[in-house]
Amino acid sequence: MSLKVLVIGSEGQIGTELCLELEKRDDVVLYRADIRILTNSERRLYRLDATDQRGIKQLISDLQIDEVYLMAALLSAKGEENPKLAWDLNMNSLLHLLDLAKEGFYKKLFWPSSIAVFGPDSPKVNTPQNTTINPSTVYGISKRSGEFWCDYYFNKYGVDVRSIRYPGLISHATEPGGGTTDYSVAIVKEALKIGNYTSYLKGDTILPMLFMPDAIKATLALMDAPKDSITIRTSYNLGGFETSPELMAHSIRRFIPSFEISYSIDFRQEIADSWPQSINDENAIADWRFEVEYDLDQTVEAMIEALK
Ligand code: AKB
Repeated sequence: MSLKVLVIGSEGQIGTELCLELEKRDDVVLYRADIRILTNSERRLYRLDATDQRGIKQLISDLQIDEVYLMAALLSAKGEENPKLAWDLNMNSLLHLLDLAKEGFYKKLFWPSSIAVFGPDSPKVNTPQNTTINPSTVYGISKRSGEFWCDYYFNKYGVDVRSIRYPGLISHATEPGGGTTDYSVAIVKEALKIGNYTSYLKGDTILPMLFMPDAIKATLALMDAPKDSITIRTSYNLGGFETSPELMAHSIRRFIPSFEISYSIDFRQEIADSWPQSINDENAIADWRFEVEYDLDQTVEAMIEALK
């Protein structure tokens, strides 16, 4: 029997590559929804605003959807520029989808959280799943609140909602959408295009990152895992590798020896300084066998290969 899967935010940085993987599955009928596309029901494409509650309910019920991936979000940097919109988009879309699952409109939900839930009081290195968590950005506040709502709907109503705290994600298919970690994509693109990059984060700012194929593999492993192996219903910590603008520049120079990096620090430095440098993801490893394939050098090599 085939599984009807709806990806909301299908044209975004994660949505694009998630759809490519879901499309490969014989048992999946994939429906894409995004504010950036036009409806073409023959191609199973739907124009949808993630804050349009009536539109979402209609689509899920008309298409008889089984699983939803809610990937639409306003990220950390854009969120600081527009806090109310970040809260509205990130929170209300989740609450609405949790309600629809509770009411039986579909069966399973994936919702992305982020390392942005951690704040300046959290341990910086090997940050544990459960620790002091006081986020300092509106994006982090919305993700932490959302995690509690997921846990609440699971415990109270049995809603099968699953979530990952993504680190910075590096990818080439689609631009990232206004995050603090976006430099890690831009630095490779600019290196190839003009041979230099001006970083808005200091050279030694270490953050956890993951190459997109690993992030998608993790997402699908979590969604495929048997229900009783999921021990965390807030959101799973996920690491990857640690990097910084300097370390990325070093890795890029293996291919472009003349690459130069300069610095013009902006408000994103304060956000980055409040986040962990590395993540303890032992629960993801134990519960659904998360495994990282790409380290920094392999990621940079794959990015350069794909972009050139
Ligand atoms: C951001 O930088 O805002 C995102 C994230 C870490 O969730 N990439």
